[in-house]
Amino acid sequence: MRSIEHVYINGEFVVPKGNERSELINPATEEKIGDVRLGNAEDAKAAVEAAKQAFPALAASTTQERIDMLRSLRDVIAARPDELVQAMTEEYGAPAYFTEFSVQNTASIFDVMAETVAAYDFERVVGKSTVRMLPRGVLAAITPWNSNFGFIATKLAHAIGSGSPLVIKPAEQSAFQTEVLAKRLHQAGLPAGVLNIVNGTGPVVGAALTNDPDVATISFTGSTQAAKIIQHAAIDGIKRVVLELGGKAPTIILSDADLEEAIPIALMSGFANSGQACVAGSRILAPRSRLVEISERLRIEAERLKVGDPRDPEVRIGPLASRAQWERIQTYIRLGAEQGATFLTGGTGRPAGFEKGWFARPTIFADVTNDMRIAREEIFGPVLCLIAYADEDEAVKIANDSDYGLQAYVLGSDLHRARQFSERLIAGRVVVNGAPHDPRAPFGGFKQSGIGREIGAYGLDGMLEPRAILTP
Ligand code: TXE
Repeated sequence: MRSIEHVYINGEFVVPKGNERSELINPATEEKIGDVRLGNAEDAKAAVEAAKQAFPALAASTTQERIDMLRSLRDVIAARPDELVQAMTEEYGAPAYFTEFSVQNTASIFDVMAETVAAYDFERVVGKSTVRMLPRGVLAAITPWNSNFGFIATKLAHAIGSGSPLVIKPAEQSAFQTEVLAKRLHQAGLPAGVLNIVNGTGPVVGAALTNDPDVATISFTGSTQAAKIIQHAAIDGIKRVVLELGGKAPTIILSDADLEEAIPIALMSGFANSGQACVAGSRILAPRSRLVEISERLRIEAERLKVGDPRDPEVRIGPLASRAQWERIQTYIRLGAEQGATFLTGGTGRPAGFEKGWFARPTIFADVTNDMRIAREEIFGPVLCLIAYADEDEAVKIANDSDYGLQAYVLGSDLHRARQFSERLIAGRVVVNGAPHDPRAPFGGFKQSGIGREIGAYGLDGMLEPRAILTP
């Protein structure tokens, strides 16, 4: 049992004014493993005030000083990855293969931002004017429980790169990871007030931040529902928002795909982090001419994926993060069957042999049409929909017929054809043939998947405001 008692404000770990507590449960065992003392609106205000005081000096920092800060943040993250991996596994059951990748990626986020800052044109000449890209002011960031520390690191990298002090409200379910990360980041020796972290709930600390007149920019990752509330607050305060929201990514298997290669990629895209990922490829689009073969291979390969203890490196699917997530997934599985989809594999309940833990059966629905709720709504669990298409035009139509537009996957043997097909998709990122994660590519979505982009120069643009000086 571990109790998290502090928030991080103005370079110090302090006891928050709020005194409500929230429980932390290990989803693989359903045992209580700790709790966290939550901050309140006063704590949010104190953090914004600290950030506001830190703003002038940070805004005046040189490119080299920002690069140095980013490099020291990278070093403290890369130093001992095991602690972060353990916290993430314990508190939300992410499989070890996924957490290890997340920690490596987290360290590289700071390197990539350092490179970006080095190459970024903070000062430009336009006509006879000099344009300087200036930080907008205090940045408030709100992050969700899935890949929590990766999101915190991404927001922090943008803050330092742009010269904007940061107040973070992480998901209250991720307090262990947040604490491990905060202690590490503290060791990097950033000036006081540049980074502040306040645990708390969305309606209390989150709302206090989004409504604070001293917050200039809000960077949010989470559900589309919460984003709508946040955007309303931003309208009143004329704040800029960067929103990274849900997805319903299509994985399009082209008719020339080599199924030996394509099927494992399709499954890992769909079941990444046990399906609890905004980029999960949750709709698999298959050519009708090869539907039988694809269905059979999907079933066989899916049934081979190891479900179980997230600490086991062989495990590909761990428990869902919480009882609420597990129940939500069960509701969608029942709904799919009620609406006429059939089970290629999986179903409701726990997998055979599991009596405890929020484990769901990896499920693939066949006979899905794109108008069913399971094909339209973000399920956020190991539940995939197989949808047949007649030709490429129909595949494009189905892929783009979604309220979301975050990520898409294309699988085909002819790379030129796969790239041409990709040009027709409405998605912030299209991943062809399982291309590895590129930490430099912009990330964000079309439609209800969000507003703006993160990562690299596109991410930095969203944190900056141009000032033009016109001379005669
Ligand atoms: O998300 P929320 P939840 C989706 C996914 C999941 C569902 C619910 O489908 O099943 O959302 O998850 C804070 N003002 N995604 O409830 O509520 C909240 O405290 C300010 C997809 O966890 O969006 C947390 O820190 N902040 C998504 C953060 O918002 C508020 C990742 C995210 O919580 C707030 C997460 C408010 N009024 C969930 N209300 C993805 N696409 O990656 C909540 N928050």
